[in-house]
Amino acid sequence: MTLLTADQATFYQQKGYLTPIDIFTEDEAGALYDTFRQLENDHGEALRGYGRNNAHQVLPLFDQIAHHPSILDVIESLIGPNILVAGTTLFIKEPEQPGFISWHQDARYNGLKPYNWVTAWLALTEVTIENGCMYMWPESHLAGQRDHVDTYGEDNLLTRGQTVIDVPEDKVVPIELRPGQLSVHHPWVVHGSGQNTSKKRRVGLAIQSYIGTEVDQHLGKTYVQLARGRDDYNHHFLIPRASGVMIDDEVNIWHAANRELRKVLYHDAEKLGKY
Ligand SMILES: O=C(O)CCC(=O)C(=O)O
Repeated sequence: MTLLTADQATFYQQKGYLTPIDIFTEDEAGALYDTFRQLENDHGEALRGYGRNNAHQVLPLFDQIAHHPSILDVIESLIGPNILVAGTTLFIKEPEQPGFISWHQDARYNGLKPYNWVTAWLALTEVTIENGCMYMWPESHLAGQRDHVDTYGEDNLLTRGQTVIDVPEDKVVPIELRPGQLSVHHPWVVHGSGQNTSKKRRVGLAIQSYIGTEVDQHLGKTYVQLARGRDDYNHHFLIPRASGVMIDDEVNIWHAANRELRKVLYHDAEKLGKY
């Protein structure tokens, strides 16, 4: 077990995030990225739009990341031993493209309560300021939910372009990662990311989120997998792990899961976005 140290866990509780955490070596991360490129080549179309969500349900590559024991050790240090994978999102920024992610809190629209959950973000490529790394506003989680304005901006990679205004940009911290490194962040921490102004692609898998088994979904239905421990609550729709690449039955479940996810994320929204 490589649980977090007490200092690391305290940093997370106080600041609302923790980074960088070594999970894969650069060679291992390179191999993961090569597999990803192959999958993109074969199934790229399916991973676009809202297909960027929950690819771990149909692709063993992402299943193995989401259920990786070293990541789960980190998560166990933060939310305890009974852990569900409640979703993943592939965040890709192509070179010199305008896509960005506005300042937001993950807990604002995802319906998961209580807040014993955490988002983990694994870098599959190098992630730098130039290619659009995330930024965290330290301690912003301590004030709980903030107002968001739904902008539906064309280049905004969030569902509604939801945006927290008045973020003190002199206080935010860049989360640069080497391939194979992880960062984790709190449901209420305000974060976002800028455009990729570089010539290098930026690819990351966000596991959003790992939830304690007691956490319920208040806006709809969530499809989960048991990652560690036991689930005495059965709040969610339990699904099997991916047994192969794009297996028909699993693809059907994936589509159903993503339809339900959209209902949650766009609950009470004035219109639907791309994701
Ligand atoms: O990939 C990004 O830049 C942002 C991802 C994000 O907002 C998240 O993982 O919660």
